[in-house]
Amino acid sequence: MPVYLEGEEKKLADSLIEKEAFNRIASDKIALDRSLKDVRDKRCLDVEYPKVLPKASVIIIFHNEAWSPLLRTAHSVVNRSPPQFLHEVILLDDFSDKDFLKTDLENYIVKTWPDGIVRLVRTNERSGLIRAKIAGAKAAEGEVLIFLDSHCEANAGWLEPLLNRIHEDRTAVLCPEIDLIDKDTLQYAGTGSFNVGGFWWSLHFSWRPIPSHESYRRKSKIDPIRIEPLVSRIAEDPKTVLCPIIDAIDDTTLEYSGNGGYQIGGFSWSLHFTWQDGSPRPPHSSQYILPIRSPTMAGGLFAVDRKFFFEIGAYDPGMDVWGGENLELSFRTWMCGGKLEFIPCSRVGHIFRSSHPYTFPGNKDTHGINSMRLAEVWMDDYKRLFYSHRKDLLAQDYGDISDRKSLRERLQCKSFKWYLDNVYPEKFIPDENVKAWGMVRNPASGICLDTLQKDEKTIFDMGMFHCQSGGSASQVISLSNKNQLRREEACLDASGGDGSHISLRPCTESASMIWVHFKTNGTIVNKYTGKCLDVGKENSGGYPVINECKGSDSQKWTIQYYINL
Ligand code: UD2
Ligand code: MN
Repeated sequence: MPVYLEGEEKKLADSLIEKEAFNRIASDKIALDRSLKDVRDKRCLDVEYPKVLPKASVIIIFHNEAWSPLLRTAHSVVNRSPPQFLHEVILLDDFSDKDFLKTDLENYIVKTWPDGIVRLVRTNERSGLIRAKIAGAKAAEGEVLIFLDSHCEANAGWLEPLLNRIHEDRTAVLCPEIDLIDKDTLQYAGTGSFNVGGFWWSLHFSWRPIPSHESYRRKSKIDPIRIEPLVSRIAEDPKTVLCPIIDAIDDTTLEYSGNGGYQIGGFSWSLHFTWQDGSPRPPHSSQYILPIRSPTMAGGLFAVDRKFFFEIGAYDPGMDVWGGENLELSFRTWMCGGKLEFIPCSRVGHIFRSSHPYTFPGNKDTHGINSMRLAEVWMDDYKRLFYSHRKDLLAQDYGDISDRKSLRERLQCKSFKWYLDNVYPEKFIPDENVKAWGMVRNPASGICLDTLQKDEKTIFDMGMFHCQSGGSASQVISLSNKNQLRREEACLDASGGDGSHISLRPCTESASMIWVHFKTNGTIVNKYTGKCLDVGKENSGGYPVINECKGSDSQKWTIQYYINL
């Protein structure tokens, strides 16, 4: 439940929030072993797992973590993991300097877990989270490694589905569904995202909806058959009475429609039979509980076979402090013979904090430099798309990557193009399979369309700025094969009257997002409104508009590179 503070306590909490990046006072008021609502889909409760599964080492890495979230993470793991499947919990201290994380923590662990199930391992210098995870993996002895951030709560039944899937397939790298723990109230909201991971070409992680090809795959015949044939089911359990799924045969056309309801039977109190939806359903009948393949992972919470983790190269030890290792592991897993899946019945909460409550030694942009290392090793030619966003990095020294390159060689990993084609086919590539791309320029004024650096996760009006001859990522726009003028995720959308702005919003099939570019006269005509893209008045505040097409210079555009137009 949420914690709401008042009076002095609230003042104290507010004064700490900037430093801690979450509400530590609220967290301190909650039991370290609080109970959580079981937020799993009911169908997860019916799944039966084998009695023998590989054992897990759970590795919780931390640097100067606050007391209550750290220990609540450890308690949640010990309390919600069947002891026969938990080899150990390793608290991996990445050289914290807070006093209470020294003898107080040691004493607490010995007193609380005298059986030694929880143990403390410390690095002897500040390693950053990537090298800290490697150190944790090296110290671990269980067959499966499960990494967690130090402000998580494992929920009911979280462990078995992870171990079971790795038992089935040792090359699967698995993420639980991450539930939100509110950073202000500490409420465990249980709103698992049920999204998959993607990335921006700037190499930031993104969440995205499960793509249709994956939804289709999970329903298709190549998945394990979850609805067992009748005979074998009765052989398994002679006391079951089984019904097939009843398909409709149309009474006039005799068409066999095949749209079985996949519903279960109920009854009304008037004692009529009724069809009803879903839960609870018999074991394994649900697509819901099947693993969801994902192109990438957020990074913090995942399970992997220990030997497989080292076989595919653990992590890049040349990466510092924070950032980039999650995409590196994601690309590498897929490209080098593994797979990355989200497991819907495994639920773990995480406090998403507003900033990093720790220092970045050397004050470096570690995400940027770590991303360079991963782009150089894993992305082949596609690294151009990363650098188009990060020209500032080109002069930076990213260190020695020869070990990682020979790892890729040794494992005979597939190309990044293979990854894009097979794992992430819906990823938009701004300069491939498009009609044209680059700066969209109005020659008469020397002005180009420009996002003006707005956050592309929001909806905003398309801007304009003087064309940047050196190239600026905010001026790169593609004319897609579907005739959309677009960025990575967002499309130019026009639906208003003369003189109205053009918004950038998530691409759909809408006609208001379709633009026909006539190279001969330079016009770009919106399909829905029939109007032309226009620079508008010189002083229109830096925003292009749509106007009745009149052949004026303000409606003439060129696109920097024409590929297929
Ligand atoms: C996300 C991941 C995180 C990591 C990161 C990218 C989730 C929920 N979290 O960031 O695990 O993949 O993206 O690098 O997906 N820490 C150290 N040493 C350091 C710095 C941090 O041990 O020098 C610990 C820290 O105490 C925490 C963990 O590393 O337990 C992750 O740090 P974070 O929580 O600040 O990262 P987050 O969740 O923003
Ligand atoms: Mn975290």
